[in-house]
Amino acid sequence: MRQAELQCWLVDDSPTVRQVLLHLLHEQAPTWQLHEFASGADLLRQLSNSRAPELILIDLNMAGMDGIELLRHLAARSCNSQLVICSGAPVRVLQSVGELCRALQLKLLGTILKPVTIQAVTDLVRLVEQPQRTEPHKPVTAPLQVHEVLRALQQHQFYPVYQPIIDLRNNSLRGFEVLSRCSHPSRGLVPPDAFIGSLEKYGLIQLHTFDNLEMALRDLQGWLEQGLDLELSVNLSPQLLDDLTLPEQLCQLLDSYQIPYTRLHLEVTESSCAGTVATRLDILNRLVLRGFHLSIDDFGTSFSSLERLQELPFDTVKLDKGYIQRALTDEACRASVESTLMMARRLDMRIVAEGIETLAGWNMIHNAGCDMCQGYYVAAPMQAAQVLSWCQQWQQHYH
Ligand code: G
Ligand code: G
Ligand code: MN
Repeated sequence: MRQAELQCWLVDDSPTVRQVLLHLLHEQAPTWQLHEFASGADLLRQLSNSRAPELILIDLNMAGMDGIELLRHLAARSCNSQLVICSGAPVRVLQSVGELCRALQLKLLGTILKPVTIQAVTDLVRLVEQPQRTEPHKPVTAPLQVHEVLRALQQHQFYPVYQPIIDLRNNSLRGFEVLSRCSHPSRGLVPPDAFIGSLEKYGLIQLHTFDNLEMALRDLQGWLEQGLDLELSVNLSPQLLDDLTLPEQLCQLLDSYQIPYTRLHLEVTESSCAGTVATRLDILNRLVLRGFHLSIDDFGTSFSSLERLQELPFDTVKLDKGYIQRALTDEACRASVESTLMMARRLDMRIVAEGIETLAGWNMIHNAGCDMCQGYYVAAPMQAAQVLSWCQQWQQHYH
C-alpha cells in the first residue's frame, strides 16, 4: 500500500472524539489523507461519489444510523476497505461485532477501545503501514490421492518434525510438538494440510499417527539418554477418539520404548470435543487415568468457553495462532486472550500460546502471564537431526 495515497475516513457522532482521533492520526501518520464524518449517512453519501478509502474507522454507538447498520450498508455495497471498530462498548459486544463483520465478509482490521490512547493509534498505523508477514514457504499443495498416501506409508515418506515449546517463567525448553511431513518423490516436501485430510478420508490416519509417534518416541528415547528432560505433544485426529482400544495401544507403544506416559501430551482440537459422545469421553478419561496429558488444540477458533471445556479432562489449552495474532492488533481480542488466561489460572490449566512470530508477540503473552509459547520467533519445526544442537544453542543463549 503506498502511504502517500492512503485515504482514511472516520465516522463518529462526537466532535470531541473526532478531534482527538484526527489529531493522533495526523501525528502518527502525517501522510494519510484524513476525512471525518459525523454520521453514517454522510459517509455513505461520500462513498457513492468517490473511490472507497483504504481504511474506515467506525464508531458503534451513534445517534441516527448506528455502526452496525452502517456495516450492513457497507456490506451491501461490497465495500473492500479495511475497517476498524472504535468504541466504548463492552468487549463481548466488540467481539460479536467482529463475528458479524466476518459473516458479512467485511475486512475487519481490528478494534480500538475508547477512550482512545496514543498506543492504540500507534499500533494501528504500524499495522496498516507494515505489509502482513507471510509464513515461510507454505506451498499450497493439492491433496495426496489414495494411491499416493498408501505409497507414502509403505515407502516411509512420512517423517516427524519438532517445534520447541518454551516455558515463559524461566525460558526453559519444555518439549516439542511433533508435526508430520511427507517427502514426496516428485512433489517434494508436502505439508500436512495436503495429506492429513486424505489419510482421514481413506481410514489410514490411525496407521500414520502410530508410525509417526513411533519415530518420535525413538527420537525421544535418544534425547532422554543424552540427559535432556523433554516432553512431546502429538496431534490426535478426532477419528482416533472413536476407537475404544486407543489407550491400550498407546500404552503398549510407550512401554516398548520405556517412555513414561506423563511425557506425552495428546492434542485434540476444540471442535472434535464439541458435543462429546460417550466413546470419546470414555477414551479421554482413561488416557488421563493412565497419566497422559491432554491438550485442547486451536482454542479460539470456535465458540467454546473454558468453563464448558473444564468438564472435560484437559490440563492444557493451546491458544490458536490466528487468535494470538489478532490479539496483537485488536484490543477486544487481546482482552479476550487475557480473560482466557485468567480463567485458565483459576481452573488450574496450563496455557500455551501458538504462532508467536515476533518479539511483540512474545512480550504480549509474557506480560499477560501466559505459561508457555511456541512459534517461529523461537524456532520453526525442525528435523530430528537438528534438535540436539538447537537445544544446546537455546540453553547457552536464553537460559
Ligand atoms: O505442521 P503444520 O506446520 O503445517 O501443520 C498443519 C496442521 O496439520 C496443524 O493443524 C497440525 O495440527 C496438523 N498436523 C500436523 N501433523 C499432524 C499429525 O501427525 N496428525 C494430525 N492429526 N494432524 C497433524
Ligand atoms: O496443531 P496446530 O494446528 O496447532 O499446528 C501448529 C501449526 O502452526 C503448524 O502448521 C505449524 O507449522 C504452524 N506454526 C508454528 N509456529 C508458527 C508461527 O509462528 N506462525 C505461523 N503462522 N504458523 C506457525
Ligand atoms: Mn497442535
